[in-house]
Amino acid sequence: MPIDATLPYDDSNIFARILRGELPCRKVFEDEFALAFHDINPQAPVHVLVIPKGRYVSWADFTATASDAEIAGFVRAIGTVAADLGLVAPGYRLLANVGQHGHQEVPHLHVHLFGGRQFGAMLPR
Ligand code: DGP
Repeated sequence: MPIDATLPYDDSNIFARILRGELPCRKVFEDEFALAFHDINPQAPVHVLVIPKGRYVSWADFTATASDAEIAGFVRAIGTVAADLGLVAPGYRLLANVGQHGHQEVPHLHVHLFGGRQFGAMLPR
């Protein structure tokens, strides 16, 4: 079920639990600002989730309240992970689902990084 991305941050969400080390993940990158790990239900040969370490539900929340360092750190992490996974030359796709229309299921801001195949046109019509 998609979530309401205007709700306050819920510390029991699955990514919060991964960040606290309460649940395992297949980590690909971590620094002060971000964590990246393989999606549990991959939809491409490479399907990695990149999340900021802070308590943010949506892009509106993140961009309104995160520090410049957090925003830079998160965006930089996405680029670093794509490069580390060898995806810059072949290309890749980034996707962020937000709220009901975006079909966001986990209420902690995240970006999907897909790679390893041709993704074709942007959205189904
Ligand atoms: P969405 O909120 O719709 O953008 O997608 C959430 C993604 O999170 C979905 O592709 C599956 C993934 N996911 C959900 N639970 C877990 C988990 O416990 N571990 C990992 N690695 N991924 C998860």
